[in-house]
Parts: sequence; C-alpha cells; structure tokens
Amino acid sequence: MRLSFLDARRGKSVLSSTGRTRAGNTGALYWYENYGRSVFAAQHSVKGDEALNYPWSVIGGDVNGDGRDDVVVTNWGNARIDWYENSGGSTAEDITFTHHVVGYAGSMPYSVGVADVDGDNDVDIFAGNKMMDYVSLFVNDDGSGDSFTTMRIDSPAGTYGVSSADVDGDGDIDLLSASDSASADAVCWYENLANSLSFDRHCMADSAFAYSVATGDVDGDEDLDLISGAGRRGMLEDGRCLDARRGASG
Ligand SMILES: [Ca+2]
Ligand SMILES: [Ca+2]
Ligand SMILES: [Ca+2]
Ligand SMILES: [Ca+2]
Repeated sequence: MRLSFLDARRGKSVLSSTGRTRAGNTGALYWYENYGRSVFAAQHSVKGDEALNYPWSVIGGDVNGDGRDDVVVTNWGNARIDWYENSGGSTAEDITFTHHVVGYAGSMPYSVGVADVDGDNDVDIFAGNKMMDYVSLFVNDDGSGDSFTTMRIDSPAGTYGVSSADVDGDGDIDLLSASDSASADAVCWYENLANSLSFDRHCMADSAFAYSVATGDVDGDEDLDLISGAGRRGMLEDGRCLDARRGASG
C-alpha cells in the first residue's frame, strides 16, 4: 500500500493505493476524509477501478485547474499514468472521480509527482521508473488535463523515487530522483533551465542504492537540503544531508 495526501474536504485527506486486494483483482484506490484532530472517515473508493492495473504510487494535485485536488496514480501492470478528476460535492458521498489517461512511462513506474515544471501555472506530472534510465515528464498542454506532451529526462538506471522543489532558488521547479544503482551518483537533481523544458543533471557523490529523495532546510541556513533514503542500508543515508547547491556536503 502506498499513501499520499489529497485536499478533498476540510483539510488534508489521505489517499491510498493497493496493488491487489484479492485474487483476480487489479487493485484499488481509496481516500479517507479528514474530520479533524486526526480522525478519519471510513474509506471512500476512488471510482474507475476498471482502469486500475496494479496501482503503485498515488498523489493528489489539481490537474485540470478547477480548484479541486484530483488523484494521480501509476499503474505497475501496464506502465500507465492515470488521473482521476474530482467532481467536488457538498458531502464526501457526493464526490465522484472520472478516469483520464496521462500517458505511458517505460515498464515499471514506481513513483509519481506533480508540480508546475514549465512555469505556465498548470500542474505537470512526472514519474520515476524502476526499469528505465529516465524520468518521465508529462507536460500539461493547456492546463485542462486533456492532453500531455511526454518527455524523457536521462537519469541513473533503476529510478525509484522522484520529487520536486526549487533546489537552486531561482524561482523555477527542479526535479529530483533516487535510483537503486550501485554507482555512487544515485541521487540526482535536474536543474530546470529557465522553464525551457531542458535540464542539467547534477548527481551526488556516495549515494548508491537510494530509494527516495526529499527536500527541506535541515540545517536551518535558509537553503534546501536533500535527504535520501537508502533501503539496502536500512537507514536514512547515514543521517547525512547534502547541501542543495551543486552537491556540496553540508
Ligand atoms: Ca481538479
Ligand atoms: Ca505547467
Ligand atoms: Ca530552480
Ligand atoms: Ca539548508
């Protein structure tokens, strides 16, 4: 099961994806309404189960720009990225989800993220692929979520985790990846060159076998640091933080 957040009603709700719920089933997506004070409702199904094919990662984001968070999911079985349009409603029971296809991402999309990567004020979608040596980027063509332009950004082989942040603080969104690679440069960030949809790759030294990457100002010096999870070591990359600026140790 994979978890994420969804802004559905009354603050953050929780999303879950499950690859298989019983024999012959191809997976399920649920959301859990937040009643406040960490009290959550019983699960609500995100409709469109007929389109699911072993969903792996799930995330919330307003794909069509109508002010309501939608649901974006990677399907492990057919390597497809889908999004589910949130109808909104006055009660949780009123909310329905309409299935849309984003595009295909290699063979085993493991992770998914949403951010306005090209700076045109709509949400774009990106995915890491365990079996490929690229990160897939789906550029939202007109902000409606009806069509996407697919791009590939070279990454180390075996990419598990992806995320996004303005790593260099120049006002545009940069991408990050973590790869299950024996090479010592498995954690990378991709410098967005002025929203031009071209990227310069920067990889970190001594970061083999990484599964996830996140950002935050860990040392309080007002710039973003990178944190990677290295599964094979069973620990958080030795507790080590890397300064976001060109991989210098911090
Ligand atoms: Ca929406
Ligand atoms: Ca965009
Ligand atoms: Ca940037
Ligand atoms: Ca910092």
